[in-house]
Amino acid sequence: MAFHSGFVCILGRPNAGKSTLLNALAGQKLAIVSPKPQTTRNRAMGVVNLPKGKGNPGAQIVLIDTPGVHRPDNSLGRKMMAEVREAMDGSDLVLVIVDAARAQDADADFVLQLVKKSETPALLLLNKIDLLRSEKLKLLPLIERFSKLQLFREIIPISARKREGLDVLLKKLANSLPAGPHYFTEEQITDQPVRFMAAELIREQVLLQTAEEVPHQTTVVIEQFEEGRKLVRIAAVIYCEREGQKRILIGRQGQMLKQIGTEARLEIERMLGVKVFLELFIKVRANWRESRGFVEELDWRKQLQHLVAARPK
Ligand SMILES: Nc1nc2c(ncn2[C@@H]2O[C@H](COP(=O)(O)OP(=O)(O)O)[C@@H](O)[C@H]2O)c(=O)[nH]1
Ligand SMILES: [Mg+2]
Repeated sequence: MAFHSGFVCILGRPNAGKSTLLNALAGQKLAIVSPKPQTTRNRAMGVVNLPKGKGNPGAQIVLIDTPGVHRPDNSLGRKMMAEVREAMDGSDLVLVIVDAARAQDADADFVLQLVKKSETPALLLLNKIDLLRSEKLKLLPLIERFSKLQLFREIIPISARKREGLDVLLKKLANSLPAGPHYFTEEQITDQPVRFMAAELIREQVLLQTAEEVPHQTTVVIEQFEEGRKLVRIAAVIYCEREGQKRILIGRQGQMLKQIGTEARLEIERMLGVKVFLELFIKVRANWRESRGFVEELDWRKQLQHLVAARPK
């Protein structure tokens, strides 16, 4: 039997648990997670290597986390949906994930339309079954309803947060992928540069610690990232849209900014395994989400191009 490999795109509504699943399968925090919808803005990759075993040739599963599928109403939203389509186009398999605890509403419809239009085979994950604990029976009608659509090769109940059903899932993924090469070395677990992941970890703290429109109208750009052997120096700008948001982000006597900085620094230190010196600045940029140019510049792929171009030859 041959080694199996391929690209698997994780697709679903905001908050279904896509990033939680990516992290759980990759065994590391590659994507930030928060209870707020539209946490993920760019697609990101996580590589899972399944070792060779008895009667099992091993597999490499390249997972692609995507922003939640939604109807965009600004440049940021349109960019996020373009990220979703690009991830789907290049995939061997689509993994649709729905929140089983709230799948009653027509929530998944928009996602189902995308799957219907695509030629790529799809599996369905009913996530958050830990929330259905006392009402297991509720799963059966859900499974029935989704199987009637005849869109999915398999329907698998899981809990991404409690890591339930993930072994079954990995096995099915390996079997569903074609015979193929190692696309990545065993050490490479993501395509995201640490510089960008650091920005995400700062944004995660903004998401977790602020409320209402502030998290959605905020973005983070790394201005300086200097890797020393014992210390990494990072300077980052948190952009928001209004003066009032800036005041919230700074907080009384700078308390909020201090807390965001401390928590983010600890997370970045955990990721890098070295001490970090983190400096945060806050800038107001009115309507940045409406600016196509600015939104494009936020994409780490774009930032990487500039960094490479600016490198002394
Ligand atoms: N109870 C429960 N919560 C989950 C599960 N998976 C994800 N969540 C939570 O759902 C929220 C959204 O998760 P996230 O991964 O950011 O969703 P995404 O927008 O689809 O990427 C977070 O608060 C997660 O902790 C699960 O299996 N069970
Ligand atoms: Mg996400």
